[in-house]
Amino acid sequence: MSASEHRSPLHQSRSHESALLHVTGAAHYVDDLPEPPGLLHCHIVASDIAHGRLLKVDVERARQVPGVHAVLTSTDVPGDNNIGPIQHDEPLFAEGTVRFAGHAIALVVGDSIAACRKAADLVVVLAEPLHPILSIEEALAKGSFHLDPHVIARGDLVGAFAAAHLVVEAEVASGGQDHFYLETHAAMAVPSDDGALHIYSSTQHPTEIQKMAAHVLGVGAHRIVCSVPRVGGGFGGKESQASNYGAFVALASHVTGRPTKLRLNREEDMAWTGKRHPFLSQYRAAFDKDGRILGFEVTITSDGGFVTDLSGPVLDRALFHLDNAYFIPATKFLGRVAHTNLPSNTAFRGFGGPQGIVVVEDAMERAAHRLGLPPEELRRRNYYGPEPRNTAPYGQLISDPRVSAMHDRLVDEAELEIRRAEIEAYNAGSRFNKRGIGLQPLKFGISFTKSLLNQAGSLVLVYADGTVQLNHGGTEMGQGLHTKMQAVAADALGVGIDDVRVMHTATDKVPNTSPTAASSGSDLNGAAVADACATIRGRMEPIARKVLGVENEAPLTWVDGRVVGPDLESCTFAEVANRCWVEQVSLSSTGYYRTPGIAYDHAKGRGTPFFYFAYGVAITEVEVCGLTGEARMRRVDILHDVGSSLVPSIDIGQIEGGFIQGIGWLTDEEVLFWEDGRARTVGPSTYKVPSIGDVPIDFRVQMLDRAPQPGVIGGSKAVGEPPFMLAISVLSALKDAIKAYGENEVELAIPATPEAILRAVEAQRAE
Ligand code: MTE
Ligand code: LUZ
Ligand code: MOS
Repeated sequence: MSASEHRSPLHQSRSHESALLHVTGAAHYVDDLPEPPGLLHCHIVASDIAHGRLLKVDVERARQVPGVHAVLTSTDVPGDNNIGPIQHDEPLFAEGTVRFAGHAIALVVGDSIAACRKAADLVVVLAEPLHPILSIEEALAKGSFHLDPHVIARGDLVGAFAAAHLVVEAEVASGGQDHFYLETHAAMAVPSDDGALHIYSSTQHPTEIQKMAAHVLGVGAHRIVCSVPRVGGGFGGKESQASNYGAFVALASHVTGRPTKLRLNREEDMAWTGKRHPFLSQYRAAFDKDGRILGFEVTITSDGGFVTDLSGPVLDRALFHLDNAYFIPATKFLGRVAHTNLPSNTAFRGFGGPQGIVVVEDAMERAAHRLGLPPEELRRRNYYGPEPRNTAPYGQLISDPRVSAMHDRLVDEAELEIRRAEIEAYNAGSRFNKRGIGLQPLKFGISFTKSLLNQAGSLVLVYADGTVQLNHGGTEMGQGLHTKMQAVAADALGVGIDDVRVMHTATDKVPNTSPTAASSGSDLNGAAVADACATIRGRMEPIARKVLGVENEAPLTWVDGRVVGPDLESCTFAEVANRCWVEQVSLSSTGYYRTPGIAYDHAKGRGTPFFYFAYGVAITEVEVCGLTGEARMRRVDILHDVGSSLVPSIDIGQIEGGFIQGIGWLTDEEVLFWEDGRARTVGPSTYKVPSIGDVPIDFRVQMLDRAPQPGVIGGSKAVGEPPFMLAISVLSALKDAIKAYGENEVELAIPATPEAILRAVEAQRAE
């Protein structure tokens, strides 16, 4: 046989490793796991006021309800009643004050959910209401903030504004977004005979669950194992915020000695968990007469909610993306986090990036209107390019500015010019419906902005029959990470894809893991998996030579379950593995990776926070109905840079899915609260997420070819978050269409719901 008959599974399209289990419903999520005997259920009693002083919490009558085993409050926490991921400012149970409507006050543990609910009604909570801060505006007025401001500044801003031909000033508000993962938060704890706990959690961050459970119980991390079968969608919502539920079941099992489970229903999940951060930003932008941006002064404020959570790094990423793909010589970016009495906002796909990018795009749109240039032309004039237009405001070198070339290619392929003319003709003949087209470029920094998190581990076990169990630190939440890791291991060991089984993520297999977040799951874990496989293959090489009877120097090819020598002599991987066992050679190894060369100095606002950038361009055409404000995406063209895709079919899905989720944020989804701070959008009947009818009629997605990324596993690039921001092209297209109703500069709110579009259309007709 020849080696060329066999192919590595890397860079080949295939379906998700769990596709069959997903579509048949056989896949186990936490709540589907077989229930251990004696399992008790948990139910949270939460504050229904947004801010108040707790005067009395009386759980005595609740404890008497038949079937109830425990009713727990902050006084039952043996360790520290605190689960803040970075700032340690988040009480698990409210203590002294309640700080948002949904703040947990007590946890009922019982035989059934029904018994728990009955008991929950008997928990007496007396609180003296305090004034709640419920908006960024009010927090600004009262000086209510989390953390210190973060400033990134460079260049001569005063000079830039003095030299400006045009100065644009505006305010941009962007809204929250519920993660709306199909699986709500869930956790189950199972005690072992020595009282140690195994926690099954729907989390993106098993190590955090382990750490927080240990912290709340006051025990060592070695007393807790957290494992994750799979996550039914996370989108950032389970990066830090699964900790509460892991800690609750840990406490419940610790106190009762029984297995316990907690699963939020949709209403609880939507009311209590944090969302994408709404942002309120003010800016001043200086342009020259050709539309080149000279200076950009921006103040951004996010709504952090009642505790800090990940608001610091989210703010940082927003600041790091206020330039998007544009070279801006002089900048002053200042960011703050408002402290309000709302659920604590958290990671969400893009992690502040989208909120930063919409600000600079607003400036681009307004400048184009005022200078009478097509917005895509103005954008093109501002892209990063060769020196000296190749450094970001925080000092990082943009070594591969690809957006210009991608822009030109997509403008050509999507026939932007021809379609502009067609749209003009259509609009001239259509009174009520108008069409518009818009282009959105993207540069997105890849790496955790908290640099130390850029590390990963793996544990690879080869059995004597040649099959492989693969453990890595990442969690599978639908994004296809396990499918990619399976391909990486199969390629690195030279075995068939079906001989690699990816195990559930677990803290007793790979310790001290980072969250599966920042789109870095495959970069970091992929390199750690390849490292372990290389170690094992290195040990197997001499044995393979013995089996094949070839020279020490002779090159061997390991592919698809066979090892092939220089004269095409071959044997199976299984034969070599078995021989290793016989000859007492170890067939398992850990692997490790850390991203080299990144660092950021927060105080100076300078550094190289990103290992590289992902790029993309999208062109979207819409049609707006001027009578209802409804809009339809007629066609979307996307050219996105994923380097050399590890599994192309998976990446196409990520690009499409990310884009549609971005459309949801920008046009459909509106997180609302009542005037007293209680959540108002708590289910699909009050909160509109995109559905199949919102998918563009003509949706053309392609990946940049021949673009391998040096230093990243398989030459690939991270893909999970970046395409989300290409959806901003819909704002540009909507503004283009709305402009056709009149002459005015378009004022369009985010989200651009039908109501907002109608308001913008009517403002055009006004003068
Ligand atoms: N895709 C699916 N299907 N489900 C998800 O929860 N999360 C997104 C993205 N794509 C998500 C998803 C987010 S927020 C991130 S950071 C990345 O996947 C995380 O996975 P990765 O690092 O393996 O790409
Ligand atoms: N930085 C980042 C982070 O860029 N993305 C993340 O998800 C993240 N999470 C925690 C800390 N920093
Ligand atoms: Mo994604 S927001 O980094 O989990």
